[in-house]
Amino acid sequence: ARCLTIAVAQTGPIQRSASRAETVDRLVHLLEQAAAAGAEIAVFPEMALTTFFPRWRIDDQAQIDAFFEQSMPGPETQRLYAAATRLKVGFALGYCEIAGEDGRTRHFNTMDLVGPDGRFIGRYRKMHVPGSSEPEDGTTTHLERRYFEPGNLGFPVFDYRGVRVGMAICNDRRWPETYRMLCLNGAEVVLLGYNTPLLLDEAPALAHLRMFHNHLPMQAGAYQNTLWVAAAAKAGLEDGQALIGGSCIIAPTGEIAAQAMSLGDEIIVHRADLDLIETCRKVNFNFALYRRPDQYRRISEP
Ligand code: CDT
Repeated sequence: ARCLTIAVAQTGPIQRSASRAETVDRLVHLLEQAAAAGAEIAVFPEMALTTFFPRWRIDDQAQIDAFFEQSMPGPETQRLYAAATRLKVGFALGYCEIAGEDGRTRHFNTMDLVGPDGRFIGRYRKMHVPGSSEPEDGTTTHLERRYFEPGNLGFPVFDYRGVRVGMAICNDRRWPETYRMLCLNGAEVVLLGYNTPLLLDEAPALAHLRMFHNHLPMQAGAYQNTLWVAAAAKAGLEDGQALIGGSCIIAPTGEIAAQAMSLGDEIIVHRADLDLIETCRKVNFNFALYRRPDQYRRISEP
């Protein structure tokens, strides 16, 4: 069978007080564990180098920009790329990107795919940026729209050792369009990272469904698009805010093949059978034969 052994590298909290050097040490250690477990690729969380700072309103641009990477790799992240080369294990890494584009400075919530030779393969910028740009009364602050522009790179799919790999970031996983676009672009594997607060002030009665609503769309997305989905949480109590764990690897059947058990730094690994994609397409999802794109036009209208 055609296979890709995937590691999900969940991290525990990354406190604001942690230095980049400490954090990169943790990521290198996780990549070493992934390699020791036979993984060929690893996925790290969204914003894997910093605390999830959109929980705060920050006005000082220098303080904000301290959470962002000016270049990738940079002086502090270079060691992770060197580890990939040494271990021959590539990775997808979520981080905050500053880009000079269109003659101005732009901020994106980004994930880069890096090869087993430590070289950049491709980039994804989060499309579905949730929350608001100003605090809303009475709800848990989630100010991602204050700090990030929505992505502008589409839903690209890249070749990783002959496997077609796409990426998605946190809130993207709740939207069916994310998986369908990646599927139509030829993805076989979707690597995803997230930071999801446990408490839900907007609708406290739904709070007990937090983990269900984490897995439900990813399992449906995997099944309905015949994809492998590998999702890494940043989990645990981060700067006073509880983030859910539940990192997982999901098969094209919709089954959870592996799931993290802790809220800390943890590796889960699964040898993903890529031939299962074809089996699932035979059972129901022959997209070329059965899809009715001419009937779906409303989906791409505002
Ligand atoms: N990071 C991220 O996108 N988190 C969101 C929280 C939404 S609360 C407005 C999520 O979908 O998990």
